Amino acid sequence: MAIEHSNIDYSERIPNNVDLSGNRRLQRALESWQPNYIKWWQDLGPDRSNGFDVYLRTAISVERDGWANFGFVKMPEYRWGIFLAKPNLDRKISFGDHKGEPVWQDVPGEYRAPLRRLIVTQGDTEPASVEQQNHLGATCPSLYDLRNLFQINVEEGRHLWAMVYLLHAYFGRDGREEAEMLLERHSGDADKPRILGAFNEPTPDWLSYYMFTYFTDRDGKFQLAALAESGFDPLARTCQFMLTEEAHHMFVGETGIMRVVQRTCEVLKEVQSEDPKQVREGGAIDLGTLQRYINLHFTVSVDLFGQEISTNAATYFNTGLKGRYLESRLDDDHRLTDSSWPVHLVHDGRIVLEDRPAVTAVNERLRDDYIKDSQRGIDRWNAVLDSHGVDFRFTLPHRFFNRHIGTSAGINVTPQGEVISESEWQSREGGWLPTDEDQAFVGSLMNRVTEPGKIAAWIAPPARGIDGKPWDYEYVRFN
Ligand code: BYC
Repeated sequence: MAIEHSNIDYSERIPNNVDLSGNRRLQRALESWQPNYIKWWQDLGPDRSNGFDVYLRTAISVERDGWANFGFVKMPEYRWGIFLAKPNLDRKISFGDHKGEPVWQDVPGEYRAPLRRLIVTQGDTEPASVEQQNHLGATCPSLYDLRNLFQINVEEGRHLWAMVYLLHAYFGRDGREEAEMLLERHSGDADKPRILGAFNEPTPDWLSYYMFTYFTDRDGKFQLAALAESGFDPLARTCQFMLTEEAHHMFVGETGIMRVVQRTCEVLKEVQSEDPKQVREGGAIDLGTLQRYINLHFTVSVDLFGQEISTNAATYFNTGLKGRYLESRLDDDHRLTDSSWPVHLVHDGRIVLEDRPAVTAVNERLRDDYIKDSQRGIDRWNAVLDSHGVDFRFTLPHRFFNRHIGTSAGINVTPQGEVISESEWQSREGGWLPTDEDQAFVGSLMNRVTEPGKIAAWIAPPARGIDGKPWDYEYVRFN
């Protein structure tokens, strides 16, 4: 297999640090996938962005600072390529039945199918998110936000490239077929939907977009971190590098919502009322609507962790394909032979917390890590409310609220974790999840603002700009 270097060769048609030119067959296969990718980007990537000059960061090496190289890039001439973190030749598998053995540089034959499935599932989410967001440029609240949208889109495109590289390089013909299908399934498509639920939901407005990048990209953080522990070293190294980019995506979500909350607080003061009607008339998004959006996006993302008790997940763990969050830092046997983990389950219509064999509960454990991490943003948004003397507080709903995957999928649970009847759910749902009216209102605020230094009325400007530039810098030039 190819030898990896840390520097990226940009003289190649496909920039890479995997010595692609040393493997002509692979290079040709990827070069024949490339035009299909570009066609997909033209058809389903950011609408009408062709020819824009966008101030983007492009990775030039996988060294510490090499990925944060900024400059204007004409869309869609971003150089998508293949970058893996540097190999650690002594790395050993850190968990499961193969713990202590050297990591695999090739796919072990017996694990081919589950490994391919994990890579395909991961890969499928990346173009899905670009499709979900492709219309948002038409209603950007500022040039700064438009630039961030494009930055995230090109990086999700690169993450697709990362998974396609693995499929082409290590899975032969099946891998090439899977790579084609990654461009054929589409978000929300009735016949060929994306694999996971959240990636078929629409992202109709910028509030949904910030929620998505806060909550759903955070699933990406935890899933990628679990895959970065993989015994299949090329997957681990690909995911390590992807994680460096994921941080910015979550930053866009967290600060985006913070700026919305900031603006709402200012309007609360202006209108001297917390009455949603008056806040809306003042041009801001009322706090109840924000909470309902939090509820929706959190629950859709919590579903992405799969079943509470999962034999798939146990197999991934035992076989060394997918570890736990920060596996090597955990203080246990890393085999989970005798340990248990407390799991929320539904028994006879009641929610219970029961100890279960830890190896079957690794999905749930990752979800626990995710929920803890999600709380941090809630605390920061609440700090904004606090600093304005507003009493309202945002909360994360109960993990079983509005779930469609897992043991609570068939029951109705309030945000506080109380099991209720279907009829009660029907009558109270509108207080917990965005209503048509909420969405119509948020939609009505979405207007395109592209003058440097100007910003939509429903959101505050960011505290700082990108790469040391002021926030009102001309991040996108339309030409
Ligand atoms: N929707 O045993 P279980 C990101 C299926 S986000 C639909 O729990 P497993 C990003 C499941 O497939 C990170 N179906 O399954 C973010 C299984 O089907 P079968 C994406 C679902 O495999 C923003 C059955 O239910 N990466 O990167 O342990 C922008 C039994 O479930 C769902 C990954 O997800 C669902 N939500 O767990 C851009 C990592 N959940 O076998 C990018 C790779 C479960 O009955 N994926 N099912 O046919 C995995 O690790 C696992 O596939 C999952 C599911 C954790 C997703």
